[in-house]
Amino acid sequence: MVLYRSVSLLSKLKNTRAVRQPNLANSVRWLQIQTSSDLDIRSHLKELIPEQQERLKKIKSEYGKVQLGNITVDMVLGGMRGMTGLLWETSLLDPDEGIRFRGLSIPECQKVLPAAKSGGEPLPEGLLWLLLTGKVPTKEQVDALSAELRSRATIPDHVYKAIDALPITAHPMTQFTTGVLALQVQSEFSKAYENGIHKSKYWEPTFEDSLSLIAQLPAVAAYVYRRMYKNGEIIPVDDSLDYGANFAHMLGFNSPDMQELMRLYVTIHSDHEGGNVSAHTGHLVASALSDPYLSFAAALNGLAGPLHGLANQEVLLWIKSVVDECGENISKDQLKDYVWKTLNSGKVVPGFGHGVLRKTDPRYMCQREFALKHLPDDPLFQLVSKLYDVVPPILTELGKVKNPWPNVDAHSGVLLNYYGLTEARYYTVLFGVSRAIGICSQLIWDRALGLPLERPKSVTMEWLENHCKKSA
Ligand code: NMX
Ligand code: MLT
Repeated sequence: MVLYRSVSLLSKLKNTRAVRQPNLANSVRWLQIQTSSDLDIRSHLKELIPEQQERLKKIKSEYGKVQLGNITVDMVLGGMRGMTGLLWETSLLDPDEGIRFRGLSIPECQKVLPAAKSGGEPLPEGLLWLLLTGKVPTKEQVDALSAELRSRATIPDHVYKAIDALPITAHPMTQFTTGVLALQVQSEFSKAYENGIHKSKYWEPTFEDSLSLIAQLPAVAAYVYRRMYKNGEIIPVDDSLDYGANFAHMLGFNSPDMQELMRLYVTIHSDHEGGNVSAHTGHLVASALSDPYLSFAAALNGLAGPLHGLANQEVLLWIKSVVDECGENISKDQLKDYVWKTLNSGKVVPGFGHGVLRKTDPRYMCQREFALKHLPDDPLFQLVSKLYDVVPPILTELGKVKNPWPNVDAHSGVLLNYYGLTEARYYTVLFGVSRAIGICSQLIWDRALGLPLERPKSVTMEWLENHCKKSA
């Protein structure tokens, strides 16, 4: 099934060849790798777009009336869970297996995407190429994209001034989003729209804005970090470094392991299909033809909520509160009591549960593998491992939690904390930098495919009562 889906999705793409990867022994995959050696990603998109437009047209004309499911009252009242209602090309989430980026699971991405060093973590630029084109790039193509991003990374001075206008105590996400909104004045899309650009060309300035935004985000994010926690001593971009390593460098971390962690972190947080709060918000706002800066700033505001991206902050703060109260060598029984205390005080256990996933998040697992390799004896990692044993049975016992297993946020904080990035309130900003890669890649395709204004129908309770009485 997986094999079929991957082949059917990707075999439509031109200029590619299907190759069986001999090193994927236990997870046979057919991959589309670049056969064109062109280093400029725009030319690949120019070639792909007409054929994907045709594909969408065909789906509309041949299958437009096919039903995808029934909408129930529970779905309307239950946050639209289980309701298929969005087109999102860059990734797809399976409840049991987790995320696939253009058909590739996280372990597969770790095997086939170019890395900074042999056997190392994927370079996020490679993932950006994959999400945009559906093809695995060569190392040369990734290096060219890296260089292009570096060439766009300069931040106009007014962005720093906008951030500086906020109190230093403002939440890092507020400062970061302010920076993103301040970047909006450079939007090529907005200017082109004002000048009457033809709709068939929308994707081009959207692409320009998206690449600039992705390129500039690490510097804006690092500015917020250094302003808040390092006396405002700013570290400039290093032209010899890739995207993930440069981000770590601008934050003030230069160890090879922290560079690897940042590459992995940015890669795995990038995209989680279209229905999550940040992606959905970005997509909704963009559907009004708001430019990528406006759309992504909106997405960040959703990410800043504690049930979504802010959960990574909440997890580390919660873990630290456990340590403060019970010490690092807490027993499993003490930990159980602490979890119950949290639940009984009307709070959630952060880092556990999910709106779609029904098994342990593969993003959790790859971070666990990173920890087992690089920091097996870290006391906080060991505490996270104990939580993996203790929390799921308790959430199951509650009887209402649909997924008792850990999600991506249950693990990220202890890794960052180990390498010295200890300021938990900052963590969601890191998630935000990464999430731009997925949201902007899809946004370029939204424009290329001419997706319409998003405007679902809402109803009142009275409407529901009347409708249900009539149909009973
Ligand atoms: N701790 C306590 N209660 C929970 C948890 C949890 N970790 N997860 C779900 N529940 C409760 C939930 O609050 C709801 O209770 P009630 O009916 O009283 O309102 C009930 O279980 C059913 O919820 P579900 O259908 O299982 O979950 P839903 O899809 O509504 O929400 C989350 C998904 C992720 C919002 C929820 O699991 C949660 O609050 N988890 C903790 C916060 C978190 O880790 N969020 C990060 C998600 C990943 N991300 O990065 O965005
Ligand atoms: C995400 O990465 O966006 C979260 O896991 C939440 C989701 O998918 O709903």
